[in-house]
Amino acid sequence: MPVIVRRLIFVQTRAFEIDRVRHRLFAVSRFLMTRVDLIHHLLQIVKHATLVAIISIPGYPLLAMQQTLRRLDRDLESAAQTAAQIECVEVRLLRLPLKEPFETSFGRYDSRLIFLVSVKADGLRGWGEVVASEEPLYSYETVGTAFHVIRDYLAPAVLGSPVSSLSDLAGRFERFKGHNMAKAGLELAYMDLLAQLRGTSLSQLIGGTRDRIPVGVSLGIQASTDKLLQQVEHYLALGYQRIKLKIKPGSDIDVVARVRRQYPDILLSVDANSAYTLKDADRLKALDDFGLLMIEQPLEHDDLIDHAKLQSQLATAICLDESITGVHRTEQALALDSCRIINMKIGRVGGYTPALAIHDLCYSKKIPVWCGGMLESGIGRAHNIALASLPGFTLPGDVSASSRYFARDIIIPEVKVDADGTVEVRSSTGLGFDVDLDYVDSCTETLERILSKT
Ligand code: OSB
Ligand code: MG
Repeated sequence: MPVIVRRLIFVQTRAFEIDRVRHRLFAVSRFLMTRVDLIHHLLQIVKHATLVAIISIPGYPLLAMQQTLRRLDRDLESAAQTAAQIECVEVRLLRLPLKEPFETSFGRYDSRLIFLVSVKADGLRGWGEVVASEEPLYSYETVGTAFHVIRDYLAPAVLGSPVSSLSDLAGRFERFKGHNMAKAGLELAYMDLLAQLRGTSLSQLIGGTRDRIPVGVSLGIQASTDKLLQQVEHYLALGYQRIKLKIKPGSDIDVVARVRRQYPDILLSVDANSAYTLKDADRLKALDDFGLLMIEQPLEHDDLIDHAKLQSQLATAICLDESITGVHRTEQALALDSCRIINMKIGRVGGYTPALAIHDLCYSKKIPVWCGGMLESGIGRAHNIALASLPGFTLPGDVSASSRYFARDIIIPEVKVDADGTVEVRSSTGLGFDVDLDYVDSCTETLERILSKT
């Protein structure tokens, strides 16, 4: 083999190894960062080991011993400080008008009832968002069910005693079945708080590796294909890297054909939101002609088996959205070959804990992941941006600019998409954005504070 080729292979292998080592290190550091309780235990062990060592060294200077112990105590104290005694969980609802209605196969959003959760501890406040809709059309959860579950079960579970880590929080929620969006809303708020307590950005806290993320746009079903083509043109001109079209039976093949004819080279995908059944396999197979990046959730919202049957007949990759409700479901979907791409929504899977596990699983299996959207306000969007900074998010996400949805967002600055179709990952503490509390207050329709009973 020529020397140059050998060198090339060597360099590529090394690059690959370095990449894997880097990922391992990120995984370990993320584990430690989210396991503050573990750091605490480790420091305790170090303290005792040091004591034993010092005592067993004859003639060890007393002053040095005192200094060592004091330093260890300081470290222990600072580790303990990130245990958060949550004093109050606040839930609030506010309605933000959408700039234009958003239509999917299951229904239409004219405005968005935004559900914010915040937690307060040590004079700090962390923010999260529950992405459930008003009606159970995308999934069974609604604003109403999430309100009930947070108020009556999840908030009391975090208010009782200091939360020492993300895994501590996840453990407290584990016995409650389902209600992922409710769990995620509160967990997101805790993670913003934890990042602030630790003085890091959310992206840093979870081991994010990107400082910009590639983004696309999801376009609702339009009154006419001409109108849709205008929108495609508009968003491509703004730099968006991928166009996703919402489809349903009767508004699919012809629409996709026209968009593809007009734009032969763009990254194009479709999302059916469960509008088809296996009986429509031929119709869906016809979409193979258009070089789509993926077909998102064509079949039942909770199905894996029919999707596997369909995937075996399709050249185009299936991407699952609704069906991916947790780590176990993801393992099953991949084992069955129900999909080849994963849409990650932190609300749908139940928070950072499962989202990180799903990410790691897909990254190790080289399954592309991208960040989905639920027409979030800036707070949910800020969490999505942090999540999408992980290395396995290799496809453009549905993380569009604030101005794509709302005349005015509730965070400062608003989310902007650069001309290259990327969004900046914020490096300042916590969310990386300020919450425009005056504006939030002025829009709030319902507010409830849940306090500790003790
Ligand atoms: O299926 O991805 C979906 C919005 C609401 C509910 C479900 C979906 C969507 C979107 C919009 O596609 C994504 C976004 O821009 O937030
Ligand atoms: Mg979808």
